[in-house]
Amino acid sequence: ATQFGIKAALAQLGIRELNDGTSTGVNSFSTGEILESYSPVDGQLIAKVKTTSAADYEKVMQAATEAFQSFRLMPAPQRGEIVRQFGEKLRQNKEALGKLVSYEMGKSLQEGYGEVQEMIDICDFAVGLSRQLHGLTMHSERPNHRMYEQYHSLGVVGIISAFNFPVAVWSWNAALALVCGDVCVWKPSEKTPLCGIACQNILAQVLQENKLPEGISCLINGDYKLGELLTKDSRIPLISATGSTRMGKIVAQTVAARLGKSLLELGGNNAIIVTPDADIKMTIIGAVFGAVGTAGQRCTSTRRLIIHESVYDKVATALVAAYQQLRIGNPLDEKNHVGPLIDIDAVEKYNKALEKAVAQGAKILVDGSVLSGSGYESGCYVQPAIVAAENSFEIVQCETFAPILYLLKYSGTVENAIAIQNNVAQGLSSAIMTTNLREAELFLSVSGSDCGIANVNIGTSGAEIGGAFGGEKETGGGRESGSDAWKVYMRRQTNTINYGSTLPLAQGIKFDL
Ligand code: UN1
Repeated sequence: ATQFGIKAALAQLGIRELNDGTSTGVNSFSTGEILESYSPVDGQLIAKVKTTSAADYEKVMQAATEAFQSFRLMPAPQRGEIVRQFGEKLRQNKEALGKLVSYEMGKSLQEGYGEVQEMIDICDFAVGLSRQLHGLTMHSERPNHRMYEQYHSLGVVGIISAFNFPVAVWSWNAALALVCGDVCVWKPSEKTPLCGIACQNILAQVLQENKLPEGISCLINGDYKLGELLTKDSRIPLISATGSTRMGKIVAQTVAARLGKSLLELGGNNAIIVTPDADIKMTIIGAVFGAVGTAGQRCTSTRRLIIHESVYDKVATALVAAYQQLRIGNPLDEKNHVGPLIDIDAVEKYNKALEKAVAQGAKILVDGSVLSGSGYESGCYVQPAIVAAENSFEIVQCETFAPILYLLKYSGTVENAIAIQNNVAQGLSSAIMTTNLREAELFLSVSGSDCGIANVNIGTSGAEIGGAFGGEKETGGGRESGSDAWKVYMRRQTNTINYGSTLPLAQGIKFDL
């Protein structure tokens, strides 16, 4: 780690050996149990973090609710200025934060930087948005009446994020929430607590420089029990949660029980359809990056390739050849393509999935294995696998957060491929590789992909922040990031004003006194 400048990065980001939360104020001390963060890169202990106890949580919530009272009064473009400064600080810290993401989470350094770039991008987006939080005006059916809608700040937003995008997904939520005048309480994954502390330190600095209460952005560290405090807390009108479908179902029910709002971004089972008219070279690049990028641990990772029988052998052969070129190893070393899985648990799930696939009748094209020896001491490095399977196999229906790519064959028309693509419980991302206009448009039509994201001649992963991000069915239905995703962070109010001197009722109702 030293050779890749991790020590310097940690120092720059204010990560100490024993972290008691963050550098300043209410978030500065947590009194709960110690959480140790180990790197999947080399198995080393990076730092220890004190978790947030129930009593600490109460203090955080008090600070947050108090901060909201004043923050919501700040004009939105001024809140945008705070987010602009945050984006500037992220630019200054891009290298250090990207390295920490790579070291604590295990994704390649390029992807670590890419994740920080997503943060910078969403800040830029939110700054512009801070002058565009507008509703519509409508024509009233009554004379001398005006009708319009406006968006007001919502309150405390609870953010639960996953290990695989330990910084970007929080920032999608936080940047929008802040320009909307909300305050945030963030529980990062207990697998990547240091990324949380680093981000909190950066944002807390901006708040301090602007003499704003630090309760505007709060960090809490701990496991699912802490998450439960958030989801049950009726002081929190919106919970935004990213993670497994299993987790999302629990969050959704808990939040719904108190009629709160939830924004869910859960599992995917993303497929690329490869038609006879596909550009094979582009297909291979898109599929390989989609399947092995982030070691298959993106929500948008490509899990299934649905290939027409006429090009199946050609695609399979090219994929197997491409997989032979993959360099697996320390993600901080820029010559490597694939880093480790997040932990030993994930390695076990990967092994089990491959076993199940074989037991269910799949044929291995590129065998998976756990790598050992020099450089692989953490035990988290695995060989990305390619498996010929059927869509109906139970294991193909599940999202395994690992680099396992299932090849599925279809015959006949593209409708058959679309049916296979849609025949899973999840609905996040999807793609078609084709140069045929009819196939492409059908795929994007109402009878096409049922996913929240549908791409043509692009893989399933690597969405830009400008679009709304999220999916249907068991993916949870939430939309984050671009487009009008900001609306969920605000409360809408419809206003009707009568500037006349009589009081006509709507729908022509007569009520004479
Ligand atoms: C996630 O995996 O939770 O589209 C987010 C992508 C990234 C975001 C993924 N921009 O792959």
